[in-house]
Amino acid sequence: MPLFELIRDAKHLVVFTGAGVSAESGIATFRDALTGLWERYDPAQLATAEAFRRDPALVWGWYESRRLQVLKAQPNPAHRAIAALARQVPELTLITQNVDDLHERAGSPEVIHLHGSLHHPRCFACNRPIALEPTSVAVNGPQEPPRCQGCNGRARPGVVWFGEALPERAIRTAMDAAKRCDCLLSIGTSGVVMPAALIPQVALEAGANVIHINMQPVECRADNEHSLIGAAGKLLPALCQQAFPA
Ligand code: BV8
Ligand code: ZN
Repeated sequence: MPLFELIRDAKHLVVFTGAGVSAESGIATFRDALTGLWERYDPAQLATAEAFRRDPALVWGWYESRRLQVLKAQPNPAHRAIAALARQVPELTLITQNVDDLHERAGSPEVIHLHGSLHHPRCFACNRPIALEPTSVAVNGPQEPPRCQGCNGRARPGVVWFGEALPERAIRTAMDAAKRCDCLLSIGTSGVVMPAALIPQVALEAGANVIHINMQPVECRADNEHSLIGAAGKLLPALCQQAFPA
């Protein structure tokens, strides 16, 4: 059966995205996000609470440089095709590992952020949300994080660091949807980071069709698992056009 028919006939479609879906918007994928000052760091070392404790300005500066990159970026055709799908299939659950807001800005009504967001920092000491001053000044180096009005603690990025638990509701809703769906699109993820990377597996074992869209081939272990090789911004709109001709 042609893959676009799996999307066309899906009663409940799960779309699961990684950094590859934002690559064509110019957002570096996680492992490429370390450029300039940060290029000598391993992201998995920098994206941790102890790196922040050790050097808050270095870590806060890295996230601010990424946040400003996102502010300047636009959603790409992949984000827009996903937003359109929500209006064409009976039920769609969008789950992202990304910390940008490009799905929201493309018009996706509900986005499950498994790893938090760059746009919602909070106090490292008391967890209060901390509002960010609007700024367009590019950040290319360490920057002291703002202080919490309530306890004067430092602001930390609103993301899930390595070694931190994922938001309980987000992971539970995501796993539920993976168990219930009849088709799951896994777009632009290397499937390394746990427990997010289990989601396509859960769908596959529950009998759903899983379609991977990635620049690299993804190893398929079952006949209901498929790998499409190419850029999300090209492949996804084409698939959706075949499934739901305008
Ligand atoms: C937890 C937010 C427990 C931060 C992120 C062994 C040793 C040490 C740790 C572990 C271990 N095994 C498991 C762990 C735990 C660890 C983990 O999985 N480590 C990995 C490295 C093995 N996981 C955790 O720590 C998680 N928490 O387990 O907690 C716990 C439980 C209870 C109580 C306390 C603790 C938390 C993990 C969350 C980490 N935070 N992001 C930030 O952004 O800075 S993860 C981050 O990296 C991203 O969110 C994403 O999920 C992941 C991968 O990022 P990328 O590589 O950039 O993106 P992606 O993988 O999506 O790759 C890009 C893909 O796109 C590529 O395949 C490429 O081919 C493709 N592509 C590129 N361009 C395109 C494209 N495809 C299509 N079109 C294109 N144009
Ligand atoms: Zn505080």
